Amino acid sequence: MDCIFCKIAAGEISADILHRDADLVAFRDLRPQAPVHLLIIPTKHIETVLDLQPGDDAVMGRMLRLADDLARSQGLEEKGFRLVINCKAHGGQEVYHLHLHLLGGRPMHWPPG
Ligand code: DGP
Repeated sequence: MDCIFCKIAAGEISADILHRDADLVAFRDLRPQAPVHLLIIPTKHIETVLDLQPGDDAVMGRMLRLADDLARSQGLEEKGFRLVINCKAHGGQEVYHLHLHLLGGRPMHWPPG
């Protein structure tokens, strides 16, 4: 399958990986939009949120728990952070392998405060 995130999950393409287990991989975004910009993906190829099945509930829950762990390890727990999942064209989805953006290290809203 010609999917860049499947290739990262399989170790065929390099990435700055912060976490890897049988179900999930987390790595730094190639084009960071914040001082901390991580992507958390399931190793299973799921194209979009619209393609989730009931059997994916556990892995989606684990994605949120991993986001929590990574946010803390990146020092984001005091000031907070943003979690985003883009879906299809109007959502701004570029890579069609489900991924959770973890953004932090600067105010994510405007005006900051
Ligand atoms: P989205 O627009 O939600 O589909 O976000 C896709 C993100 O993936 C985007 O912020 C850039 C990032 N990205 C695309 N290709 C690569 C890659 O090869 N490596 C890494 N680390 N990130 C990538």
